[in-house]
Amino acid sequence: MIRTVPTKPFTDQKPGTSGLRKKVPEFQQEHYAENFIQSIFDALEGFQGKTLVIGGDGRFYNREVIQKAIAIAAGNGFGKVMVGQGGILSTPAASNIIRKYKTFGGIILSASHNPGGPHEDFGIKYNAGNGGPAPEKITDAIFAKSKEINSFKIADIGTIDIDTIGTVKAGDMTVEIFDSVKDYAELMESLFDFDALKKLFKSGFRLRFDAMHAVTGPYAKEIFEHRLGAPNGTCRNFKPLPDFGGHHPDPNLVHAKHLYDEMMGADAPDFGAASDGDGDRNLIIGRGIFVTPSDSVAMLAANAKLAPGYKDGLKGIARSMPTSGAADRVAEKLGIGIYETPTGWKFFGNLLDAGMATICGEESAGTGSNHVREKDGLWAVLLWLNILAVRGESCKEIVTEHWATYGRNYYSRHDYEEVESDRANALVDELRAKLGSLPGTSVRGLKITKADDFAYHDPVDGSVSEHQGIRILFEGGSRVVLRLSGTGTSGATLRVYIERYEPDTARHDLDTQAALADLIAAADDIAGIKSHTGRDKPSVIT
Ligand code: G16
Repeated sequence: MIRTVPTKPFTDQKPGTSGLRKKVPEFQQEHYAENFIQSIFDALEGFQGKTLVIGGDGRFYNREVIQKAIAIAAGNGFGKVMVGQGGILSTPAASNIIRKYKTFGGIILSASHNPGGPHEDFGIKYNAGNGGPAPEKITDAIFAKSKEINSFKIADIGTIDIDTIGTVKAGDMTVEIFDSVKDYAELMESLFDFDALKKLFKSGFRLRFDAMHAVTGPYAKEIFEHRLGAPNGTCRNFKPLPDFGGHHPDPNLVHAKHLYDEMMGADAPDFGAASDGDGDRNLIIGRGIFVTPSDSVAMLAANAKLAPGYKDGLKGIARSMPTSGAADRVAEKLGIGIYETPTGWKFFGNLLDAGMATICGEESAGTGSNHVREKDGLWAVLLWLNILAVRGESCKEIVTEHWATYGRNYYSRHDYEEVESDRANALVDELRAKLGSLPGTSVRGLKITKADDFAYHDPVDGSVSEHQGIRILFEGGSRVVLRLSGTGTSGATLRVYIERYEPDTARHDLDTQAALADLIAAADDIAGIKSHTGRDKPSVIT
């Protein structure tokens, strides 16, 4: 039986950079999740009788919302839902399933790298039929629907067993519970030289992969240890836990410091990597060297041809605006297009669909390609491993050689977390107001050549996205970018991205913060970061 349940709108269901993210208690309010899921369906057309993919990163409240999503999908007339076993699906695996089985779209339950647990974060995002995050057109429509919703439709189907693989009927709808890992592992096998990787591990190569008790554990275990023969113990923290073991599943130098320390230690493995809550981000650390995400996308693009899936070369590279220009130099050398998009993977979708870009990357630890329409943590690790296997060099050798060829883009991101929203907005407003007066002036001896508020004109559909981050460009190719995060759940997070290009090989081994010190000071002089935020230093430096 399908029931139409009266409800009242919540006014705060605006999807951010990557879906709706809130604290669990907010999601637990009566009808909160139901309203948002119904608003997603209200914003879509033509799904009657079609298939919807449902899965999540296993965080606290995942299983409950999966049941709700199944029942509301049945109430709204979907013909079938495909649910990852146990409610588990990494974001890239979900993207793959949507594409492989040509489903209408998918609902992914995740708050990505944010912590999980009864008082931590939860999230719901919708991915369209191309497998990618819903474009702004759809997320705006979802928000509009959420403000006028007065009922949701739900089928009385009881609790579905999501742990047993197989197909069951739920009212008129079919529910298929499938192996969350198999299709994804097959996709990786089609892109990378698994024989070369097996040989690499056989030769004694040591990988350390930290799944941070998040969703990639089962995927990594299957691929590295079972299919590629890496020794048992290669994968750490591989059991997904609802609270990620009390940790913050964000693979950066703060939350994966133990991995960094191990990789810098005397008995470091050859290669270290980690992934985040929903498996789309990656952290890459070679023995004795951390690879910044911006460098990683450039280096992967420069060497991609070594992997079977990319042997014919790349069509183009796309990077988010705050990501460093390292990839631009690779694109120039390869003679292919380079595209600068706003932050958010959804902006890569059109470029990938149109065949204009093959590899995409973001400074926020996201790298991926046209194999799915999401960034993909394990994909990045496997491409690195494939390159290491073919070149027979260490990660450090590959990185230093890359810098010698292209120059080095010193790069760092300073985050000021949980700043009062009013204070953060005041900083941005004041800075915007003075952008026109900055070019031609000098700060700390650095001459500003350009200052603007980044607007993106999508070359495929002509849409325009404004206010995507403030850029201040200096003579010599240095740059400071400021923007407010779209993924936080309390207060505002100010991100300051600092970059300096250094062509001189003799100056490639400087300490990053020292190399950027004058720009960091200039950013504060220009934007009044300390006075506005009331902080004397960032909460996280990566
Ligand atoms: C999400 C998007 C990414 C984007 C990031 C930015 O990441 O999927 O494409 O780079 O947000 O976050 P912020 O707005 O906080 O800078 P994820 O991994 O959280 O889905």
